[in-house]
Amino acid sequence: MDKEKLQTYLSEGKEAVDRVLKSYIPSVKCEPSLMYEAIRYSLFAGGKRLRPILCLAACDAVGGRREAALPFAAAIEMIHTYSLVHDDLPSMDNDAYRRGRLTNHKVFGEGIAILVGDALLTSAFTLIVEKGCLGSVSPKKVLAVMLELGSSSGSAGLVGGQLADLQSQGKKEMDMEKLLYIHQHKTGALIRASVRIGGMLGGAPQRRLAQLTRYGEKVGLAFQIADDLLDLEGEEKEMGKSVGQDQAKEKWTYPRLAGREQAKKEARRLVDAAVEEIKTLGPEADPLRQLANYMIERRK
Ligand code: GRG
Repeated sequence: MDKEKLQTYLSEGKEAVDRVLKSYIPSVKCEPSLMYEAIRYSLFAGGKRLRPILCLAACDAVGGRREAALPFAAAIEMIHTYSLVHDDLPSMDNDAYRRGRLTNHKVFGEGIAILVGDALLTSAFTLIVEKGCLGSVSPKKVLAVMLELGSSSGSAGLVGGQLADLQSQGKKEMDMEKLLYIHQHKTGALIRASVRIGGMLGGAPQRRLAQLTRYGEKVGLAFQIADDLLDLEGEEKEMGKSVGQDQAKEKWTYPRLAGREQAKKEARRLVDAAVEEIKTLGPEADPLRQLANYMIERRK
């Protein structure tokens, strides 16, 4: 798969996920209208949809039916968007720009932004219950996926990582073990879960799922290191958010702890190791291989 084909794969995946999201989130003509306006503002603001695309690619890689995985992929994106809306709040990261526009609380106010996050998180699970069983997915598998998604998003995953990140702010010291804990939970957990969920829905046997899990862990970490590097070297216009924020807020990042060059080397090493984990999969796993590279080569 060359770069052009990957771009097509990414845009087709994004379109498919957006179709599900657009049909599931009520229009602004429905009540409470302000709620749907605020949800749609952040959900359809131009996110890359990397997590749902990873989910679909993992399903493709093990020969599953991507149609069946689509509602789950969309649910993952809803959880990701909720986490961004909450992360931008003044009590968290206090950011003014996200996805190329003002953050949710800047437009709608803090209270509504909190509710947008709450609604996206809860609706992710109602979407799975309402749409997940429509295809060939058994109720037992739907429950297993809900457990995976809930545990990776909660205090043992995303939320726990965010807590550790909040606690680390302003601290004079940091070690690699603590930093990796933050990255593996705040960013890595949902990425790992996205890949695993795609594999589970695609019917991957345990051995395959273990390979996909290790792929997801490595790619998740590489993604975060690349994100830290983009904050140092990226273009504000392309990224749709303010850059240089980590330094301004004295955040602990991989490049700050290990140096920029070492961070680049580590991101590359992780991507190569992730691809190695899935080497026994056939050409159906090519998008997954290309996506691993895209994680660190992207410019936004
Ligand atoms: C508030 C519970 C809670 C968690 C927040 C997601 C998160 C945890 C923090 C976001 C801070 C941040 C910039 C983390 C780096 C990794 C990351 C999640 C980047 C944004 O993801 P992309 O690049 O964004 O996939 P798009 O907009 O393309 O979806």
